[in-house]
Amino acid sequence: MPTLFEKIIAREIPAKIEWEDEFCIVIHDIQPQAPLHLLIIPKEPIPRLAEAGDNDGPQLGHLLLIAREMAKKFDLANGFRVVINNGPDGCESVPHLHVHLLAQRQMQWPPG
Ligand code: DGP
Repeated sequence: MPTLFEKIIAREIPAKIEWEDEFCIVIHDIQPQAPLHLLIIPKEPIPRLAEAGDNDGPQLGHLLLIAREMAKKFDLANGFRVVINNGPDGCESVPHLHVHLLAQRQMQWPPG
């Protein structure tokens, strides 16, 4: 069964796409938790970080470099937050690894 994000990548489900390359897609979250809330999603459907393989380092690194590019694109000089939810305690709801980029408001720490 394809994941929700695979369906978005295949254009079977619409999404507001901000970026796409060979390895990932960046979309706006449908339930934004900040004025800017992007999801940086690898095209390979790794279920979650805990299940990433030893060979996945380059593509995991790529997701962070794209987060950096999005920070430049949206002029986030004042800061931003990057989050990966993993498993039930981490509040992961879509079993396809993704990086949240949240910005344009003051974040709190510790997170909820
Ligand atoms: P997580 O809870 O970390 O697995 O994050 C999943 C995110 O995906 C959550 O913030 C809501 C978002 N989301 C769920 N369904 C859709 C959808 O159909 N479209 C978009 N753009 N985002 C979605």
